[in-house]
Amino acid sequence: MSSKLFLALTITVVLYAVVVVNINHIPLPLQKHSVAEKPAIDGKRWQLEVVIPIAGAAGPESVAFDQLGDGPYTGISDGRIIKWQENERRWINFATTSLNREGCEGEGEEYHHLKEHMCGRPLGICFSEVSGHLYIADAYMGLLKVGPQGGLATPIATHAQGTPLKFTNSLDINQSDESIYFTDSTSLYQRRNYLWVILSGDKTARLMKYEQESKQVTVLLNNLSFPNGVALSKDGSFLVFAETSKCRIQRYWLKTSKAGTLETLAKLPGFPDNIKRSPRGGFWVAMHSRSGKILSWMLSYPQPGKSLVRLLRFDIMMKAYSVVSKYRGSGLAIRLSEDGEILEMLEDKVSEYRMKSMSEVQEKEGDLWIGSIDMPFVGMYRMY
Ligand SMILES: *[C@@H]1O[C@H](CO)[C@@H](O)[C@H](O)[C@H]1NC(C)=O
Ligand SMILES: CC(=O)N[C@H]1CO[C@H](CO)[C@@H](O)[C@@H]1O
Repeated sequence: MSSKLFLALTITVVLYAVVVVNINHIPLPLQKHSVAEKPAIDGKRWQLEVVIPIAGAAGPESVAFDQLGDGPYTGISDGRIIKWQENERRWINFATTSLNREGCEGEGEEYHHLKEHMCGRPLGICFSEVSGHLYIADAYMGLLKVGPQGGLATPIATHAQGTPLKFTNSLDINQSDESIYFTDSTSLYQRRNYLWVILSGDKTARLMKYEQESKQVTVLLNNLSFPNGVALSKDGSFLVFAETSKCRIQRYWLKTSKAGTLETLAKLPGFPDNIKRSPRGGFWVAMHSRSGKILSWMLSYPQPGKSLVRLLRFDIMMKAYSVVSKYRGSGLAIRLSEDGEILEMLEDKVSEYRMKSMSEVQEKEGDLWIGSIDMPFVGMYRMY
C-alpha cells in the first residue's frame, strides 16, 4: 500500500472516529421553552430559563458571582472578562489579562483563537470571599488576580518549579486563607491545540497550590494527563479534579491519614471540564461531550492513538473537530456526591438554545448557571 493511500485511509478512520461516531445525537426539532429530558430529583425537571447572548464573542467557559452576589462574570474568546449588569440588562467590560489589546475585539469569535496568545484566554475564574479579588486561570497568561473594581489583572504565577505554565485551566480558592489550587493542563501545547493534548496522550500536566502568604507555588502532582476542573471538598479534607482525556474524576487527599494520596472518584461517559461544589452537597461536573466509542478506544490504547496522530495533518483535524462540535450532541452535566455516586443529571437535548459542550455548572440559589467553550451565550436552568 502506498504511503499516500495509507495516510488517506488513516485520516478517514480518524475523522470517522471523531466526527461520525460523535454525531450520534441527531439534532431534534427545535422547541421553545422546552424542558430537559432527564428528570431531576423528586420528579422535578430543570428548565432552560434564561439565555444571555454575548455579542461578537463566544466561549464563556467559567461563570462566577462577586461578594454581593452580582453577575455572572465570565471570560470570553476575545480575552475579556465581562460582567452581566442585571439592572442595565447588558454586559459591561470588567477585566483583561493582557495590556496590549489591539485587534483583540471584533472580527468574530472564529478568529479569536489566532490571537489568544496575545489577547489572553481567561478560563477558570473565582472570587475570593476574603478580599473580593477575582482570581483568573488564563490559558496563556498563567494565574492572575484583579481587584473588585476590575481593570488589568496582575500575574501572580507564570512558572512552577522552573517550568512555565503553558495551559492554565481551572482553580478553586480556600475561602479561609485565600490559597489557590489550580491546574496546568499540559507543559507542551497551547490551549488552541487542546485536541492534540488529548490524542497524543500527553502526560506533562500539573496540579498546583499557590500560597497566599509566601506567594510561592507548590506542585502537588505532576505527570498528569489533561487535568482540568478542580474543586475543594466542603470540609477541605480533599480536592477533586477532572482528568479530561481519561474521562474520570480523581480525588486527592489534603488532610487525614490519606493526605498526599490519589484515588479515582468516578468514571464518566464523557469528557469532564470544570467542577464546582453544589450548595446542596457534592459537585457539579460539566461535560464537553459524550466520548465516542472509537475515540475512547483510541484513548485507552495510547500507542495506536499516538501513531495515528503523528500521521495526521493537525490543522485538518482541528477544523473537522470544530465544525462537528458546533452541531454535536446535547449539554451534559452530572452532580456527584463526595463519594462519587451520581446524584443528578442535567442533559438538555431539546431546548432551542441547547447548552452544548457545557464547561461549567455554577449553582446559585437553586439555579444552575452554565458556561460553555463553544456557545455565544450564558444559560441558566431553573427547577420546576
Ligand atoms: C484553608 O485555610 C485554613 C486557614 O489557614 C486552613 O486551616 C485549612 O487547612 C485550609 N484548607 C485547605 C484545604 O487548604
Ligand atoms: C514517570 C514519569 O514520567 N516521571 C516524570 C514525572 O515528572 C518529573 C518532573 O516533571 C520527571 O522528572 C519524571 O521523569
